[in-house]
Amino acid sequence: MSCSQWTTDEVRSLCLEQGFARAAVAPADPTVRRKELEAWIRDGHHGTMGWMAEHLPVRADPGQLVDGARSIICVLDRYADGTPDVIEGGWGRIARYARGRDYHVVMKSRLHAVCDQLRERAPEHVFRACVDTAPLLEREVAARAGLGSIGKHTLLIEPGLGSWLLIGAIVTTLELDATGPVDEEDPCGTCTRCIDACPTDAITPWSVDARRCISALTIEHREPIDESFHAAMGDWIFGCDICQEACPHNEPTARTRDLLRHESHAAPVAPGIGGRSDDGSAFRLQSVLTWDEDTRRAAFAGSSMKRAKLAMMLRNALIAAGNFLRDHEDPDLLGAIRALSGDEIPSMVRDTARSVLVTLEID
Ligand code: B12
Ligand code: SF4
Ligand code: SF4
Repeated sequence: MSCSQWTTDEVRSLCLEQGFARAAVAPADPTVRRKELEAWIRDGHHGTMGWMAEHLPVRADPGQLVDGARSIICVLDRYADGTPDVIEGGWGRIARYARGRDYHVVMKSRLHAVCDQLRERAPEHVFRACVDTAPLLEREVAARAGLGSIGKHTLLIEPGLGSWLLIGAIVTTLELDATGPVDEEDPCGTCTRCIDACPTDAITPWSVDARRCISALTIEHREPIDESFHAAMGDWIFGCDICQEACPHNEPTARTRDLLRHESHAAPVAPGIGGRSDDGSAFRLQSVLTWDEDTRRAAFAGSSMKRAKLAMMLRNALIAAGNFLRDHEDPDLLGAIRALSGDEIPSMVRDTARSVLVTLEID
């Protein structure tokens, strides 16, 4: 079929009508960084995310994800404006991307709406919507489409928008004119702010060691967190934004505050439930430490936070509570930690509680 069924401009318009901040098209070519991808896995930098080591040839080549793929339509949602958080002591912080409605669901349903429209004029073509979970190097594809460039912290930075962006893609057999740059821009120059700010030294330029990254430790890692990371985790109980907060491309200005943020990211999910703050940025640690499965479900309904199981949230909140109690007195919070250290408590939670108590008594 001819490539004129849809033009790139028409496809971009369809995406923008769905409220995406940016849309562009990349060719569905194999990665130019296969060696780096393979080395990251070989060196174990994916940590306990075993799924990252699976389907490596597919991740390296979108043509294996969708047979006969020619183009990748790439979109961005802007989820935050980087306004500094004001988190009270005794509260556990949530990364900004996870404060609104589950982006996997919200972005995918809007991408599916685009796919449906595209199929009307190109019914013989394949359109596969991907948000995060498909084996696709989304940041590289977005950069190749011209939507920005990758910083030393490995995230996509759009000049003017910064990196508070989520990426979605439609891999398709439709041939569209690519919009991307000839040469990759370096957004960093001599800057090393994200590397210096990372509290666990997880970043080397253009690579993140997930075994050390607070985001992976709190959201992906289903085992006890090594004590050597506890202090560095500070008040983060789900994800981490420190490398992005440090980045000069994300400095909030009057202009960036007014830029498009999709409504699904603007309002917090379930404020007040399970001890959540009204602005959705944090949970009261005392509350989290008394959660049961029903409370977790209610607090995470419609949110991407449901990836963290109850035991993981208790573990994360225990570590944050221990960090708070290093410098503050709070007998109720200490009591909540003690209550989770009994023999009857499941091992990951109990062992974390005991290790936090030992640290507090030693300090
Ligand atoms: C696994 C994963 C993680 C892991 C590993 C992170 C990582 N850096 O790979 C963990 C759990 C740690 C994580 C954390 C976060 N993640 Co994440 N994650 C992913 C996922 C599912 C796969 C990423 C991947 O393929 N990693 C593999 C490694 C090898 O990738 P890489 O290191 O970038 O490898 C490339 C570089 O090495 C590069 N390279 C090597 N040398 C050089 C040199 C130069 C000059 C350049 C430019 C590149 C380069 O080539 C390699 C191949 O492309 C993607 C979704 C997706 N399907 O793409 C989301 C994704 C990357 N995550 C996202 C987000 C939002 C986050 C967090 C901000 C969440 C949070 N606040 O807690 C943090 C940020 C931490 C960080 N600094 O990376 C967004 C990023 C959006 C953006 N603006 O870029 C994505 C794209 C999800 C989405 N759909 O929007 N994530
Ligand atoms: S998300 Fe946090 S821990 Fe992970 S690389 Fe960035 S600053 Fe480091
Ligand atoms: S903080 Fe500096 S080095 Fe890190 S991504 Fe931003 S510009 Fe690049």
